[in-house]
Amino acid sequence: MIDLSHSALILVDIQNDFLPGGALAVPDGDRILEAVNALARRPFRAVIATQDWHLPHHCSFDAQGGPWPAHCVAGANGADFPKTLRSGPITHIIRKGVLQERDSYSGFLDNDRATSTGLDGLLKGLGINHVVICGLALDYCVMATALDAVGCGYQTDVIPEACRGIAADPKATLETLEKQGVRLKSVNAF
Ligand code: VGL
Ligand code: ZN
Repeated sequence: MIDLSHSALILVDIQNDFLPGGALAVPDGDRILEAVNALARRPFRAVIATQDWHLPHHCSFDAQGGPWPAHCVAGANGADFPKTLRSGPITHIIRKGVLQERDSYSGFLDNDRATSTGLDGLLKGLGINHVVICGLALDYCVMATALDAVGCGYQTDVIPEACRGIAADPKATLETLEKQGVRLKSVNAF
């Protein structure tokens, strides 16, 4: 049995707006929930959920000249976790993209690479040296979070079966992750 006492599970942006029917739906995003819920029952030291959490006129929204339709507005149903997510094991929530003029794909740093969400400090404070990452969207926020986790010095695993991307084919993203030192693991590894 692998020791998870210095390991954190990071659930990236598993929110209603990224699921089928949501404002920025990731195709088949709901199909990850069984694998995610199985991971969440494992004895991780911490289970951290990130939430994309934007002001109503956030710079990333198309009405403001950004690339995305309005999504994950702070406090709205679209920003909530789905009822199908096992939320009991979540020990910490990190909200990102909270500043009007900055977007944040990564759970660690805003896209300007200067503004921290506090996640690295939280993990270091908990004595975490290994992170296991899953969620939505594989090719945006999961990838950015995993690359920053490597950059912050964590042994970093991504669980492809517990991720879905906006692009239909995950191959290019998974290759990039592996090249940067991320290990691809199955749920059964835990
Ligand atoms: C995301 C686009 C905009 C994500 C968040 O969670 O992957 N993508 N905001
Ligand atoms: Zn967003």
